[in-house]
Amino acid sequence: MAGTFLKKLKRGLFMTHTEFIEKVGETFQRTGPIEPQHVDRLEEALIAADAGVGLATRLADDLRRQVRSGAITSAAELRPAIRRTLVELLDGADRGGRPAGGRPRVTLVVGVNGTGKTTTVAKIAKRRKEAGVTVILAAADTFRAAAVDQLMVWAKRVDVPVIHQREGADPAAVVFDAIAAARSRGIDEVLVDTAGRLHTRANLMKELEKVKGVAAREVAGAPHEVLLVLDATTGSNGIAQAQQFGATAGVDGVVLTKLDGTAKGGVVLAIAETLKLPVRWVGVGEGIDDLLPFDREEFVDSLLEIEA
Ligand SMILES: Nc1nc2c(ncn2[C@@H]2O[C@H](COP(=O)(O)OP(=O)(O)O)[C@@H](O)[C@H]2O)c(=O)[nH]1
Ligand SMILES: [Mg+2]
Repeated sequence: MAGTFLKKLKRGLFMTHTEFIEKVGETFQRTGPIEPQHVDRLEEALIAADAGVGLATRLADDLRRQVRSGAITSAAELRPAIRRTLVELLDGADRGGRPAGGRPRVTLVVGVNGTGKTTTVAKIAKRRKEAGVTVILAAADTFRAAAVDQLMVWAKRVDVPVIHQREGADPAAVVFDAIAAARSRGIDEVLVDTAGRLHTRANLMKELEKVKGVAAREVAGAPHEVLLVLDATTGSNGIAQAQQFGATAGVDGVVLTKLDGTAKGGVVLAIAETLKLPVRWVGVGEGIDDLLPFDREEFVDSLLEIEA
């Protein structure tokens, strides 16, 4: 099982890894001494992977200092130093989960249109089901009828129930119904698919607040988790988008989708650095099984590892 995860993660990170190693492979495999200018390559590679200029510069400055002082003298010492710094950065963005709270557990999935919210809800539902957790989906993107239909198609495929109302219905009412249904059927968790677009951004934020309010009123500690979905192919623009989306305040973690279609996987690092949020899941394809729980060390290793 762990082998499959790693294979999928590597496939998802293929473009990022390839571009990255193209730039730093030579440095990593150097047999001679490491000079400060060898770190420049790493800095460029991080920027190219959309890890963010600030982070790349900070990390490179620190490494150059260590090279100059003689703390790092060879490639064999350079790679573990980078690895440690990146893992530490990712660890630092994780404040851990919230306290358990009442039942059913309510998970809210938010984000800009087209980032992959609906697909992610379906993928998480499948994961939960496999783990023996019962779920119900709430079709709270009532802005377009097609959005509800899309969720229903996925729900049927995963074989989980979905609560929906007519197009234009109040999303908070859908969530209220879903919580009531979960309660009466003894279901563990409500997964809420939300809209990414409304007539105005202010309307969208107001709607999300109302959904949160209803959840909080109905279940202690709800929503237990708010996941912000970001599209990796948009790279650092996705970070700006997340800030603009304005939802980062109440967000607990990020789902980074479409890692399979981009060399911008370094955005995982920018998310930790800029948004100070942990990545919880990564999407590595359009299929129902193409969602992986994010493992910081595996990610860093997949990025830095040189194939023998
Ligand atoms: N390649 C790839 N495509 C994805 C991934 N996640 C979602 N998508 C695709 O992105 C598109 C938008 O997804 P959707 O769930 O409808 O986004 P929403 O508007 O946020 O609900 C769909 O074509 C999905 O198949 C992923 O991890 N990898
Ligand atoms: Mg959707």
